Amino acid sequence: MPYSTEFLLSAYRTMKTIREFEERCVKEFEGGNVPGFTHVSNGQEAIAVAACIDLSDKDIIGSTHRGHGHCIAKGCDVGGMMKEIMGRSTGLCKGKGGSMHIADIDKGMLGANAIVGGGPPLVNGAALAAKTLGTKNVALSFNGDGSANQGTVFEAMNMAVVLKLPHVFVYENNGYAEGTAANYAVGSNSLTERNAGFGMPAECIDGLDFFATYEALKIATERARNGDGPTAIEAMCVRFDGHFIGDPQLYRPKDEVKNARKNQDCIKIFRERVIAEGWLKAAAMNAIDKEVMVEIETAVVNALAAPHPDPATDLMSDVYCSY
Ligand SMILES: Cc1ncc(C[n+]2csc(CCOP(=O)(O)OP(=O)(O)O)c2C)c(N)n1
Ligand SMILES: [Mg+2]
Repeated sequence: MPYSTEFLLSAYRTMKTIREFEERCVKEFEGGNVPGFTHVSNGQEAIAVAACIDLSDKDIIGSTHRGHGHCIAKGCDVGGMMKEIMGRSTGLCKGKGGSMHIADIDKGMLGANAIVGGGPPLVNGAALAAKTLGTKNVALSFNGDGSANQGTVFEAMNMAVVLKLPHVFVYENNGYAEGTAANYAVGSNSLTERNAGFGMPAECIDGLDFFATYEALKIATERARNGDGPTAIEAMCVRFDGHFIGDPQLYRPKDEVKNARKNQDCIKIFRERVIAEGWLKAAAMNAIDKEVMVEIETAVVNALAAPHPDPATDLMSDVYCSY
């Protein structure tokens, strides 16, 4: 067996936790319990988990506006995240960040980011710090197909190559940036060919396949850790939901989402593979399903009971950060 049982169960648990967390976010948003604009990553779980499963708390990730899955995969506390998303003072960022600004530096989670393309320059900073201090830590940025067209991302990729930074660029190509299709907006029609043009190893893999994604990222991460510079991995995937919760998705062909949920579900694909290979039993995964449901229910109950920030004392604190 090429993977340990512990590894496989951990990968499954984290993917399932992200899925249930996101499904519940949709429900709670629709119930009026989540303020602001919220983007969920249903369908993209395998990439987040494959990218983060081998990283330590000292390795840094930078996320996007669709960052809940990245946070969970990096080890952020699910209860603290639910409170944050509901704007409660005991949330991971004291309820002041919300869905699009969750960060947890102790876990190496530099932050979700509402600025499309805002992550990679920051992650370059973390990578440069790791290189300068000789820590052997790596930095990894998550990017969308849309953010791949931003100048900030181009500049960050060039700088990462020039300075040979330990930065792994992960592109989650879910085919859309808001309502604009990637096959319209990506000029070369291939992110990977364009990424290679920056002078770094670039590969396109099936992001629905946890194992293919894991193996590609393992090589990329080792390359970064060994001082051999950046890599770009484009992981093809599917967004099960709209751009934001409540998006009517009129720009998507009829039945695209229904078919994706049925035939392109990375968690189902993982389950089928590990059962077919004889690596895990269905019962072990079903038991995890039950535990995850309890964990998410508890997170919601606790978040709903948690206090909101007090305007009298909390409004003006944390506005500037002292280092
Ligand atoms: C600099 C900037 N431009 C535009 C937006 C509005 N915006 C938010 S998400 C998004 C699309 C991003 O698409 P992609 O990078 O593919 O990520 P996905 O939503 O598919 O995960 C846009 C244009 C923004 N937040 N920041
Ligand atoms: Mg996209």
